[in-house]
Amino acid sequence: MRSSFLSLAAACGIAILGVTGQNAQGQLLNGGFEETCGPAADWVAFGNVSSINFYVTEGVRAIKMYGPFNANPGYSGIYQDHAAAEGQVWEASAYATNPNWDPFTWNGVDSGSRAFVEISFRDASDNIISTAISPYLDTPSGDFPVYLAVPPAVAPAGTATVRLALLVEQWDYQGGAVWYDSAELKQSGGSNILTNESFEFQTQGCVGSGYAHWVNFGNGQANPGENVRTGNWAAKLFGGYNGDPAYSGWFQDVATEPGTKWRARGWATSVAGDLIQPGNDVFLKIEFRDEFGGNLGVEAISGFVPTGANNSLAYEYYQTTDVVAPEYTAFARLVIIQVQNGYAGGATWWDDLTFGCPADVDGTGFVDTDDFDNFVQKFEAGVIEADFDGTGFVDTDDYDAFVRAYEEGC
Ligand SMILES: [Ca+2]
Ligand SMILES: [Ca+2]
Ligand SMILES: [Ca+2]
Repeated sequence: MRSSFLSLAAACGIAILGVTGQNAQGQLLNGGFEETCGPAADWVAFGNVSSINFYVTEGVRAIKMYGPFNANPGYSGIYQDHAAAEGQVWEASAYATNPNWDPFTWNGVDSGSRAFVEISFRDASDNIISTAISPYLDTPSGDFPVYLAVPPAVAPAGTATVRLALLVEQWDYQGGAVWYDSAELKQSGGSNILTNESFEFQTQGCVGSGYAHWVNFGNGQANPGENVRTGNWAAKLFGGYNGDPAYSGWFQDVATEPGTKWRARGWATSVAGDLIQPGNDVFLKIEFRDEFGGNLGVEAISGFVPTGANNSLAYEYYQTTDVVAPEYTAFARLVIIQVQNGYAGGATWWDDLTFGCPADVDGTGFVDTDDFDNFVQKFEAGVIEADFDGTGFVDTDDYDAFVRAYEEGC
């Protein structure tokens, strides 16, 4: 009953006050960057891997893969992880086609390209404990798929996950491509536990960057396990090097309407080996766009990421000031931006972004008692996310400011 009332009310444009504490104003998606965009949903890819519609053995999509041409030897691959435990017996397979017109040329020692399927057993920190592989596919198979099977392998002590990877190994930058399809990973005697095992489905919301729902411009990367704050992924950002100044960034548009109030929050770090250098202005920014994408000229920004020796080399918290969407707003845009002056080097990594009205501290897109609980918890812990008034420290003024915003519904 309730849901039908809500849809009726929404269809009639009736404001539903009191249901959530406030109307939803739109929600940032994938703020923690854990939804990645590869050639197939549920799979992680690296090197040269793409979705393709021929040499399929099942469905209408397969995976095309060739060497990365960036290292010797170099590897391209696509993989999927599942929970596993010591003593379990695992086996895996896939179909692989190496056509005559794009052949592997393996010299029998260490030159050329070849394809194989690998199982790796990993501990809770993702360290490899042991691996098992299929025979290699290193000569053309015509237009016919070859069945590559990893024989049964026992998970050793300390196993937390099993990874199935479909790989191309490339030496001396030699060419040749493989088409993979119909992957399988199972315990002996069990059934296939892979999802999207035939590579039919793409991750929803992918817009050309490594992360679902995020647009990247200039330079940015999605690298697994690299300088994350939470989970396995953070958004890397570095200078555009295509002008002076050059602009790089990640952004996401959230559909909304005029009069809504916005604040962006998130975490960023730099690292000693790729330290963000003076000359770079890196910060969070809010913009508002009309229905045609035009910038309405109203914005808010956060403090800049400290550069050089002033950077703490640890994740620090950034938040913008609050800003109200002006007339004609159709989208609020959160931008993580780097303005690079004088080709200054260095990178930052961003994680755990939220974007919404200030009292929406958990970033769900609306304000409710969860936000109250969430704030009180952070306030009592004295963590910097409880710095509601943006002074750089947490005191009772923050509590008062939050309660006022909460009671006003935003
Ligand atoms: Ca993350
Ligand atoms: Ca909320
Ligand atoms: Ca404060």
